Amino acid sequence: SRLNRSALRTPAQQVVMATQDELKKLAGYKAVDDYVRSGMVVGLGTGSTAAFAVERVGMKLKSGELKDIIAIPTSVRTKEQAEALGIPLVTLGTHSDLDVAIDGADAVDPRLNLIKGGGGALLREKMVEVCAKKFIVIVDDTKLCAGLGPSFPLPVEITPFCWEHTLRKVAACPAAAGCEAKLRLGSAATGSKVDGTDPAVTDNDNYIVDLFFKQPIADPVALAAQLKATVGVVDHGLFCGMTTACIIAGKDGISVQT
Ligand code: ABF
Repeated sequence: SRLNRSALRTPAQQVVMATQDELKKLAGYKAVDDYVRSGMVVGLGTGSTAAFAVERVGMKLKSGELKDIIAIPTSVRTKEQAEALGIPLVTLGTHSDLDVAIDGADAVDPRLNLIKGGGGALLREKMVEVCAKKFIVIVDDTKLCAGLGPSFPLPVEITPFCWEHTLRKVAACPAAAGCEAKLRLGSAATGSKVDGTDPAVTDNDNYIVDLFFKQPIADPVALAAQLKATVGVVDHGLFCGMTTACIIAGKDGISVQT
C-alpha cells in the first residue's frame, strides 16, 4: 500500500514508537561511553540499536573525545554507515584481537544467552564478536525473555547448495524438537519481516533458515553444538556464553546485567 504506516497509528502508539527508538539510542550511547576508549579496536554490530552505537563512535571521533579508534564492521550496512561517519575501518584479516564489540540482539535470556541474526548478519557478527575481549549487548527491554525461542525465530545460515536437504537436517536436530523450519524469503537477508518469493541472500551469499519454536529451547548450548555439527550449516544465531555485559534500556531507565 502507498499509505504511510505511521499515519495508521494513534498518537499514543506514535509516542510508544518514538520511545522505543529513544531507548535503543540510550543503550547504544551508554555502551560507547562506558566501554570504548581511545586507541581501541572496536567491533561494530548491525541493526537499529547497534546503529546508535556506531553513530556515537563517529560523533566522539569527530569531537576529539575519542582518538585512534579502529573499527571492524559486522555487515555491509554497518561498513557503509561507519564509512559515512569517517570511522577508520579494518578487517579481521589484519586484526584478530578486539578490545570490545558492541551489538544488539533479538532475544536475551536470563543467562545472557542470545538469539541474533534477525537482520541476517549473524555469521560476521559471531566471527567478530567472538574475538573481542568484551562483548557488550545493547537492547531495549522488549528483547528480554525467560527462555529463547518463542519470542523470536532462531536464524541458521546455510549454504544454498541443496538447501532443502540442509533445512531438513537442521529441523531434525534433537535439541530443536518441535520447531518449524522455514527458508527466509526476501530481496535481501536484511530482515525476517521482508516478504518476497526468492530466498533471502546474506552478505556471504548464503541462505537463512528460521526455526520457529512454540516452547523455549530447553538446552541452547546443546542445540548450538548440534547445529554447528550439521554439514551445510555455516553458523547459527545462538550466541551462548559470549556476553560480557548487557545494557538494557526500559521505560524506568537503564540497567546493566553481567
Ligand atoms: C543485530 O541486529 C542482529 O544480530 C539482530 O538480529 C539485530 C537486532 O536488531 P535491532 O537492534 O534493530 O532490533 O544485532
